[in-house]
Amino acid sequence: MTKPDILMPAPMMPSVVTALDERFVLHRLWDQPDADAYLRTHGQTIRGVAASTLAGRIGGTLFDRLPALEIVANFGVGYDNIDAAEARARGIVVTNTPGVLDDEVADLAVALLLATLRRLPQADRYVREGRWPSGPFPLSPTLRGRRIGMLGFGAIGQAIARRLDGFDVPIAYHRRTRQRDIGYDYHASPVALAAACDVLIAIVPGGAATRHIVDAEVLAALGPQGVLINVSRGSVVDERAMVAALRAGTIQAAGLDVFEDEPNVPDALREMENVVLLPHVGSASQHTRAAMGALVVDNLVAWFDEGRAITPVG
Ligand code: NAP
Ligand code: 8YV
Repeated sequence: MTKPDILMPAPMMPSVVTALDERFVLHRLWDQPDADAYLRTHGQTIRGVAASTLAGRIGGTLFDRLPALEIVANFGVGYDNIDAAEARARGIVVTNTPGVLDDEVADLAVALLLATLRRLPQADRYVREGRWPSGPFPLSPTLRGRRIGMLGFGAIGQAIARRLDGFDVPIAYHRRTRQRDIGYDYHASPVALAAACDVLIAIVPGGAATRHIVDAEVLAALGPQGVLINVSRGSVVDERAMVAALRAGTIQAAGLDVFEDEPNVPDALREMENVVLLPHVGSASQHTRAAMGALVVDNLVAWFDEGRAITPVG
């Protein structure tokens, strides 16, 4: 039987490349000196795409060049890098990697929250720079007495809340659909949630519906003792408004795993002492990335062997 042709627009982890090489004819687009010419020659035969955020936007422009495309398997639970509506309109299945990364990302969110409040990277720098002998590190803000607001309360948001339950802090949430009887207070808008908490943790999908839902108004509502943690997508936060709020003391601090123009982080943020900045590492352990990679491969194999995807999106 002929092996289906799969396009990989950007490099993925070796375990994924090896597994796809065994089962499919894998087209490594990033390895081609002329990607356009390569797609002109091979685009007609491509039936699957192995996608990631490194691959840029996967949408109509690429779909036009892949007339036989059946499935886009995304490496990541968030799939705002893919035009899913356009894919659906063309009968192309999109899959993502839910479930296998919830705990890892939730662990990271809690670590980032504590690192931001207790200023752990700054304290580490203090030791490394030999400043300790000149005096103790300044006292930090605390998690004690704070109210947590979850902006987004899906799989990862709820995993974060379960962890924070152990820290004895009250937790409230906002999402579009209220959940009854779950033991957490609900707020009907991001600004109402921000006004009712001291720590706002963003964990909603990216895309047009959530673009800049954390804006100047939400930051003002969070207030001068407020801390923003963003582990969702950079697009969710108005970065300029956030920089202005951090500068002006409208909010106290921010812990950020994601940015509007990754991998570029504004100098203004890199120069600030009241932020902790991570290079989008929410799921980035060897264990969890291997599980995500395996699910990308399994989705493609299931589709071409059995005609069904394991984790198709909505
Ligand atoms: P999920 O289970 O689909 O949950 C998404 C939550 O966001 C739901 O509670 C949803 O509730 C809410 N939501 C969606 N649109 C909204 C809107 N317009 N306004 C308010 N709330 C909205 O997704 P998940 O697995 O928890 O992942 C969430 C996101 O985290 C991903 O899409 C991805 O962007 C990001 N993520 C980041 C990393 C990282 O490395 N930093 C890792 C994994 C995931 P309603 O539908 O009721 O509104
Ligand atoms: C990945 C993520 O880092 O799953 C997501 O939505 O943001 C992360 O787990 C990213 O998708 C890697 O491309």
